[in-house]
Amino acid sequence: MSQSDIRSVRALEVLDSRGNPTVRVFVTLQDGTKVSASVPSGASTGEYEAVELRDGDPNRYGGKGVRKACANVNEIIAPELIGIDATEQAMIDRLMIELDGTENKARLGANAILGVSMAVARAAAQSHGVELYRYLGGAEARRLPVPCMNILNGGEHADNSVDFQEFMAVPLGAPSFSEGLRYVAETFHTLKKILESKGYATSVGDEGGFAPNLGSNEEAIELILEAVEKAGYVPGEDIAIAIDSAATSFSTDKKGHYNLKWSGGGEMTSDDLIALAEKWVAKYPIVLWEDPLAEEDWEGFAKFTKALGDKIEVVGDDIFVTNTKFIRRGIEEHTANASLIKLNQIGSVTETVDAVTLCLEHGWRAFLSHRSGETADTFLADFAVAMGSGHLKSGSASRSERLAKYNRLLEIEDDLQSNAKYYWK
Ligand code: 2PG
Ligand code: MG
Repeated sequence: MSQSDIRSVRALEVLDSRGNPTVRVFVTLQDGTKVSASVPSGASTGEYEAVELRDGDPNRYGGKGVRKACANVNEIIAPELIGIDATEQAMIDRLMIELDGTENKARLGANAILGVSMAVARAAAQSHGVELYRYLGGAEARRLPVPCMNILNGGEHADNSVDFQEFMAVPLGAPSFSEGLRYVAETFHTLKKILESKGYATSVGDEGGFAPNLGSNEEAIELILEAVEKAGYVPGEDIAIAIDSAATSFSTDKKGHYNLKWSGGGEMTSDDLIALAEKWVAKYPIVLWEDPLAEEDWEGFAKFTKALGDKIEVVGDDIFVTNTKFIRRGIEEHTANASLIKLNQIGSVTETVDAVTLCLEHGWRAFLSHRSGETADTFLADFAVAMGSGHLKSGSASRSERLAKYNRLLEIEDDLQSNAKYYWK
């Protein structure tokens, strides 16, 4: 028997940042180590994401309860894991995937499996007295991610007139993570003042960015650039722009047709959206564009990448769903040049590591991401440093579930001291 053998695994239904139920898993080891991990939840989800198991009982949380997922942890997964060394991450993840037996974790739930997977990693790290980022990434895990801060929200994350879901400020010219975080947090505060002065609302969306009713999608960029300058930074040099269109949410027919419905911008084809992006990229300091087209629009995506892939990072989120099967196809077909990476899209730590590795091995970038429904869990911060993939998004400079990750990265930077590295590319 080893000190880091698993003694118990237990799940509890808790609430996420939107007040919806999610799974928290507690893992205890033989040496007394006790940790927990909580699973996030998306709103603009890809069709082929691993299944988030919900109870469907209309009498509880409008059907969104996760008691079944918790019971699956307590009754099916836990008995299998007792006595296994928590450092056996890959073996434990594989065991759960086999126990589930489906292609997309539909039986036990990706929320059940991921909760255990994250808690096991955290327990193993703690039991060995190592920081989680170092346990997962090894001694060379020293690169802090550039925090792409989503300061203006639209799409399905807000009730406003902006179709594109996220407008991010990217502090790529900062000398360190902490300075980068300061650059974009100051920009966020300055943006608030600008919005107020123009009579716009300063209430925030799900990820803590402002969600005003703007006259057009383009105005979002103009306002952010104004804020960057007013905060004392040089657009493009200190702070650039990243966009997540989340285009699946305004795709109309799965055949390359779209409707910018919230802004009243009207109907568009993939080609129209590509032309619009080319115009914006020529005009504004945009460095990254996520989901410019919908999950089923592989052809449009490849055209987009052909047009802009040598100028900006083209990220696939809904289209790849952190699944190596889809990322591999994307690499073959030149669909993008980066993949978004979300732990709960695929549902285990090991498979997420595989997805990142596949990207990096093929010269793609891996963009680490939170979900719009989050908890105070900071696993993502450690994971981003462990993967060394250079950038992450964890929402804005408001809402504690977003700041928790950024604050954990400040701790990691402090832990690494002058060994910490920070650069965009
Ligand atoms: C996205 C994410 C996170 P959601 O589309 O990239 O910002 O949103 O969690 O709602 O899928
Ligand atoms: Mg996205």
